Amino acid sequence: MKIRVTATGEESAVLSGIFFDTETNAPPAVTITHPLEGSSFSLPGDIVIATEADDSDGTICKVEYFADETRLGEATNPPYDFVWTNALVGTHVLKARALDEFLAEAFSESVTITNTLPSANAVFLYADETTQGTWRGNYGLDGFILANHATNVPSFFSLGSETPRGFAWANSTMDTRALQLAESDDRFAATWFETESFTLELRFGDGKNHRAALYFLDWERGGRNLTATFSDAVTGRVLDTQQVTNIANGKYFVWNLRGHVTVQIKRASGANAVLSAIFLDPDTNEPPAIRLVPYRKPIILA
Ligand SMILES: [Ca+2]
Repeated sequence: MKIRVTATGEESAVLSGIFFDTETNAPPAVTITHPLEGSSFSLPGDIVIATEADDSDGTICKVEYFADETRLGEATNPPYDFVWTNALVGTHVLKARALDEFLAEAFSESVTITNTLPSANAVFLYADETTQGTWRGNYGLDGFILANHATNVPSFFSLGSETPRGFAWANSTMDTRALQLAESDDRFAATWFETESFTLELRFGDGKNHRAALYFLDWERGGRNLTATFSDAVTGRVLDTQQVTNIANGKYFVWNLRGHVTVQIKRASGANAVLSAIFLDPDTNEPPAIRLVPYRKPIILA
């Protein structure tokens, strides 16, 4: 530490003595009171983390919250509760850190919780033949995986399987059936492929609904037809099957997905099973509204 004393007037800078005393500030104390150790939560949902924080000789300035060493956020006013809104599946170690007005710190004991996913779901929404390879601004707001080119996925999503073999039909083309590159409007035509079928494992770790668009392209117009089957990755139960046809001009098939699913792409006709890209978008569907209304006694006219 360095102290610089600077003269601001015409006289020279002076300092007549420095005295040292023992630090008397007591650090604060903090305990996580909710959730309890070993608690389990079904996603999606907000997890309230509550603490008791106090400082024997001063005031609490703030309480910070951590999960697995990653800072979630902070609370600056009593009762210093924090709402964890984007929790992911798995086991997490929660910790709180309290600071007093002199920034003396204290860490709470850790609390371990487990978040579980709801049952998997796949609901087919629509097919889109008009957008073709012009996906930027139309698909992939939350993330994308472009076969043989680029991957950019959000933290709530993971691909739990190896992708199949990739193949590039054209590395630079003006053909609108070909997907735009991730960073420019130049286009490329590529695909994953296997002779009969391949399966991808998709996990949405936040338990919320998400829109996923799969882009299929039969670049050589080789009469490729496929089936796409979504299943629950845990139980194997089939959730949805679609016939993937008329893909010579490029076509998106769009589903609403939740939880941990697999999708099998299977050849029905043509050379092989193909898939060019996966796009992730927010679920824009609002749940239906229901409200109770007061009962009105019918008026009976005599
Ligand atoms: Ca203190």
